[in-house]
Amino acid sequence: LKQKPKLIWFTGLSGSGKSTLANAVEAQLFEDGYMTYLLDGDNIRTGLNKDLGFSDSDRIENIRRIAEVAKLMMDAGLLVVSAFISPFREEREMIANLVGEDNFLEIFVDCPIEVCEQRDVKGLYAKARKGIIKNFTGIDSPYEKPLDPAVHVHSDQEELRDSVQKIIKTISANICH
Ligand code: GGZ
Repeated sequence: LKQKPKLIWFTGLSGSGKSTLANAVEAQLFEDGYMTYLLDGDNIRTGLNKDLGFSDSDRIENIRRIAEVAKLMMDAGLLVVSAFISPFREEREMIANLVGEDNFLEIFVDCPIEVCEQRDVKGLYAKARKGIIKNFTGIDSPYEKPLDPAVHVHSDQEELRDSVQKIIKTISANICH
């Protein structure tokens, strides 16, 4: 196998563009011949973690299970790409420790909450403002920004393909034996 297992961990607010970017990065890596797997809300929160909500403790458990699953996939030799808000710094450090600091690439998808809220693709911010959804990240639940991410993307200022390029470049420098 020419690739080293890695965990490419996207973190950012709801609506910041994590999923879009993670999908594009995974597709590019796959096209480049790497064996990849994408973990996101669509395949985790509807299945393995469907018993979990959005309290602090449920988010922590969400991320813990995802990290363990990612570790198994890395044992199988995959490049794992994940897209979860993962709002707590301590949990993201836990993931790095679990899979090994050198195998963990943190990608911060930075976007001002005003922009996320304006996009409001799923109408969740509006519901959070009305109090229909409680514990919404950035409104009444915290988001702790990464202090030293491997890549810092400003999704409100950069073109998608430029951000993808930047991320792929950093990954490429890290994945081959
Ligand atoms: C944040 C919520 C909430 C609350 C539902 N807070 O934009 P989306 O819809 O598709 O992505 C969000 C997703 C966040 O799930 P994660 O597993 O990534 O979160 S965490 O890492 O914090 O466990 C959003 C939707 O779920 N969603 N309620 N209260 N996002």
